[in-house]
Amino acid sequence: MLALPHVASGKVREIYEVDASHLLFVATDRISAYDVILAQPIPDKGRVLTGVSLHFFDLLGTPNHLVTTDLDGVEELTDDQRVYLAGRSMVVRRAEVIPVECVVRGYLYGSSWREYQQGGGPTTEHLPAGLEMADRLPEPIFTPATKATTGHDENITEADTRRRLGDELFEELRRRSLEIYLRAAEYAAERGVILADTKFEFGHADGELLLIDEVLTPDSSRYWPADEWRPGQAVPSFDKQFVRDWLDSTGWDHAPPPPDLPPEVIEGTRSRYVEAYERITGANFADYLEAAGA
Ligand code: PZK
Repeated sequence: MLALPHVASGKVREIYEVDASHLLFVATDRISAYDVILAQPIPDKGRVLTGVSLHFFDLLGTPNHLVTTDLDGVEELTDDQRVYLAGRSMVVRRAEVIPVECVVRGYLYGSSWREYQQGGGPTTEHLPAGLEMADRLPEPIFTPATKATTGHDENITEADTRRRLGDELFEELRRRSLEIYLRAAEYAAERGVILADTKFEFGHADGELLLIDEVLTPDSSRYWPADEWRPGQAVPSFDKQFVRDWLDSTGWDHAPPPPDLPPEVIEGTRSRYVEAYERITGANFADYLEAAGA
């Protein structure tokens, strides 16, 4: 535990307060599968996710919350904590979080496919008939969701989102989200990776609308190897399929506690995260670690 005041815990992330206007955003090595946090961490998973976020903050150039990854100005940390945090943390601008998850979908999958199959729902309002599971959509769609108290995001209609945010903010978030998705999807496609969908969060700081949170990571996005995409069929997830397949092989019913991961499954999962980093960013992960001092 850090000496900094703790602000929030996510399933696999933590936020601490640096000062009145800055937060320390930390990606842990925890992993969830079937909505359960597994007992064993995946070494460097938090660094992979942070590396992907930093790659896209840099590439996109869209106004965002990143201030620095240099922790020298954060006085309260011990040497051990600096070692742990290297490569997995960012000092960010504290923002007023907009309480809507800005989801963009380029392909029909997950909760949107379930709604579509069941005759429609908030995410399918702007879709034509006759689509199959995992189909590419005619154009990317903005399908906002809210954090429900169940922990599961709840898809909301355009009309509901407009009521919550006002038309002006709705349209700005839709424009920004679609623009970012298109840019990232184009980048991924050049590397043989499909960005099926992704989720953004935004916040206001000093009157500016900032992209916040992690961005375009394997945890906030669905990335598919392009050569494994077959419309009409389930597509294996880049990073998590390996650990899901092993969990399935144990006959686990998805109720806690999950089975302990054997060392070879931990190591295999780590390899897939590292491979995802390298495929998505086009950079070498060992170089990322070295540059981060990790
Ligand atoms: C903020 N979250 C979600 C993420 C958690 C919770 N720049 C910011 N300013 C103010 N608040 C947030 C951010 C960001 N990012 C994000 N909650 C608050 C979240 C990670 C771990 F526990």
